[in-house]
Amino acid sequence: MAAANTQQNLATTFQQNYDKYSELKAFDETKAGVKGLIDSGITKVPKIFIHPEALQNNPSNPKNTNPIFPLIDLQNINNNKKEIVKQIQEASETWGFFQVINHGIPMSILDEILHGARHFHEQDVDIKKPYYSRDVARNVMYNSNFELFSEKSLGANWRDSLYSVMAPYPAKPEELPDTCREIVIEYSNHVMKLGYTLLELLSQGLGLEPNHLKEMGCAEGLGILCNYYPSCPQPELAIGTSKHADNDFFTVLLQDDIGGLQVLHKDQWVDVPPTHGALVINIGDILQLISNDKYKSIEHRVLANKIGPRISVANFFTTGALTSSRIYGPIEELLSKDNPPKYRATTVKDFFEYSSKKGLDGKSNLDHYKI
Ligand SMILES: O=C(O)CCC(=O)C(=O)O
Repeated sequence: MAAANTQQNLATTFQQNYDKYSELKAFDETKAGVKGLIDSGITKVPKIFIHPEALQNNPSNPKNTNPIFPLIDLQNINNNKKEIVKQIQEASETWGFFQVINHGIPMSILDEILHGARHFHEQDVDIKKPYYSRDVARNVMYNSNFELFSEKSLGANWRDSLYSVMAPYPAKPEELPDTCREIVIEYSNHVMKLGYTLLELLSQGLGLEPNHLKEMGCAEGLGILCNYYPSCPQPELAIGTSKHADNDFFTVLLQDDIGGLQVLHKDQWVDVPPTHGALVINIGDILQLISNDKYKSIEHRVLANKIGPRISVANFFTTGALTSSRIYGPIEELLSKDNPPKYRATTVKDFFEYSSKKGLDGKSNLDHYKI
């Protein structure tokens, strides 16, 4: 009954454009994702995937052909801490993004998680169907487009995803698909360890004690998102992941060697070069908020591509329980008469609720919290 009402509401929402709603619904009901479209042999992108961002697509970075995307070597971190902190601080202030190498996660583990993610998505659809959901109360879910039915969505993204909660109350092993169960757990344990190292460096980059951000609970929660971007017959019409900034503290992303991830840097889309063995780190909205704009949460996107599938694995660091009433505002130690708070304080729960209600409309979540 509740579901019927929701569908009625959605139908009303789309009444001006009922075909769009019907097409979204028909696509969703296959539970086969974009991969299912490709398997069915389509040669044209269905209308629901035509995205204004792709249509306005400027060639990546036409003016500044070779900005150097920050690459930070974490080797000898203990002997070289001052220099590494400086590099992380500069990259977080100017790009909001950087890649790290020699981060301590073995190459074999990186290869295995990419393989595990691909394996999940390439299974028979009947095996994937039981995981198909958008119910945020679930620990594990697979779907195509979390925001598929959002009113503000400008078009569906050309990708399928498998999401799992890994901390502080991780999905039970038996809840995870067996094709990638062990590697999802093992990889997330490695990422959690790396996350605490990065938090120390990020804290020091703000001029705070190494444990400051850790003690604020900025790495207590972890989610993992295994993305699958099938090859796209008309990449000029569709977008892999539309422009957005992450609504977490920070993200650790592994991409395969296909490419397509771009970062908005000085009003230009800049490619994040796939670098075997490297991890991409980016600052999320809540870290920008608590650092009072010192660190930047930067918009990024993924282009659709004729070549595929492209696989990426994103780990999002959030606070402990998402229901926590812990308040996050600009860190007092960073404030002064010349640097008053730029944001009002909020809970992570409130921030998430606001950002998911707002949807991927191309606007910043942070504007809502600006003083
Ligand atoms: O696939 C990628 O490279 C980036 C994905 C992303 O930005 C996201 O899932 O939020």
